[in-house]
Amino acid sequence: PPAPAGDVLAEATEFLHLFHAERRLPGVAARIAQVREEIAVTGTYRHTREELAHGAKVAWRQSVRCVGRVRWAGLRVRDRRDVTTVAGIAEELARHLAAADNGGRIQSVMTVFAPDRPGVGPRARIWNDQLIRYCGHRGADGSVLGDPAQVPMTEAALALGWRPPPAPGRFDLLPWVIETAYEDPTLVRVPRELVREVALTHPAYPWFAGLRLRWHALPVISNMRLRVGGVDYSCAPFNGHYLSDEIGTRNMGDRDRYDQLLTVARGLGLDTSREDTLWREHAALVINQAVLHSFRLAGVRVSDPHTESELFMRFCAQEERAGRPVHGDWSWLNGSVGWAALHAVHHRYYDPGVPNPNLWPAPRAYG
Ligand code: NRG
Repeated sequence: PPAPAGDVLAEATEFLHLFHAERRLPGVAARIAQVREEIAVTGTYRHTREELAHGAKVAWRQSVRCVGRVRWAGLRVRDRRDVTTVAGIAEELARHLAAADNGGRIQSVMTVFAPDRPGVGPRARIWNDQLIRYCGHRGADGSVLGDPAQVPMTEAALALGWRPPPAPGRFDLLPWVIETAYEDPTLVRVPRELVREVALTHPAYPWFAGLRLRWHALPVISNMRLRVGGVDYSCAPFNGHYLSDEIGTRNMGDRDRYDQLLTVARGLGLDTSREDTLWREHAALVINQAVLHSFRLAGVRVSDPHTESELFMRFCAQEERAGRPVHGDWSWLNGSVGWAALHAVHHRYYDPGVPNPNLWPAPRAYG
C-alpha cells in the first residue's frame, strides 16, 4: 500500500511526542513550535541526528514483514544526509558494506542519505533492490542464467552500457545504478572485495557441494523509503542478517528463482514421479540445512526459524509490556520451514495496521 501522504505537521508532531517520550527528553513543546515554523516556511523540516536515528529504529520496530525486530534498538544509523553526489553515495555504500559485514558477525546498519524534496521527489535513488544481487542473464532462447528475479535490473544495466562478464555465470554481481537530482543514472562497479559469499555444502551429503550453489552473506535492502515524522528518505539502504528460509526455501527453491528442488531431490534419490512422496519439502529441508551449516562453518551470522520465532515472541512481549500493539503481516512473518515443530510466530495474530515511522516499498526506477 502507498504511504499515507498525510499532513506533515501532524505526522511531525506525533513523531516528536513519541521521540521525547521514549527517550525521556524534555522540551517537546518548544521543539514542536520550532518545527511548525520551519514547515510553514519551507514545507518540511530537518531532523536532528538523534531524531533521525530514533526514527529509523522505530521504523524497523514497526516493519510488519520483519521477524527479526527484537534487535531494533541495536540498529546502527549512519547519518549521511550531506552526501548527495553519485561518487559520494557510492563511497558510502562501500563503507556500509564493510561496517555491516563486520568480519561475518553481521551488524544491522542503515545509511540515510538526503531526504526527498517535498512535492518534487527523491534527491537520490538506488535502482537496485539490494546492494548485493546476482544477475539474471536472459539467453536468446528465453532461458535465464542466474537469478530470474534480476532479469529486469540486468537488462536495465545493459541498456546503460554495462558490459556483462565475458563468461556469464549463475552468480555474477550486478553493478549498482545510482541516480541523483543532478546526475543521470550512473553505473558503479560493486567493490567485490567487500562482498562476502558462502559456498553451500551439506553436512551429510558430499555431492551437495558439487551443485556449486552459493549466496551472499548480506541482505542490504536499497529500494525502500524510510518515512519519519512526515519526512521521506527514499535513499536509505539498510540490512540485518539472513534467515535460512530466505535463501534455502525462497531463493534456491522457488520455481521463478534458482529452482533447485528437482536437482536436489534427484541427488537424494527421491521418487519425484508423484507429489505425495513430499520430495519438494524434503529437498527444501536439505537446502535449508545446507544454508545453516555452511554459514555457521564460514562464521557468518544467520538465523534458523526456531530461534527466530522465540526471539520474535520475546519482541511481542516487550512491545506489549511497553503498551504498544504488535503490528505484523502474518504471511511474511511465517517462513515455510520449521513451523510444524515449534513456530510460535504461527500461533497468534498481529495488528494489521502500518503506522509511521516505517519503511515503504519505493516505486521501481526502471523497466
Ligand atoms: N528475502 C530477501 C531479503 C529480504 C529481507 N531480509 C532480511 N532483511 N533479512 C532475500 O534476499 O532473500 N534484513 O534487513 O536483514
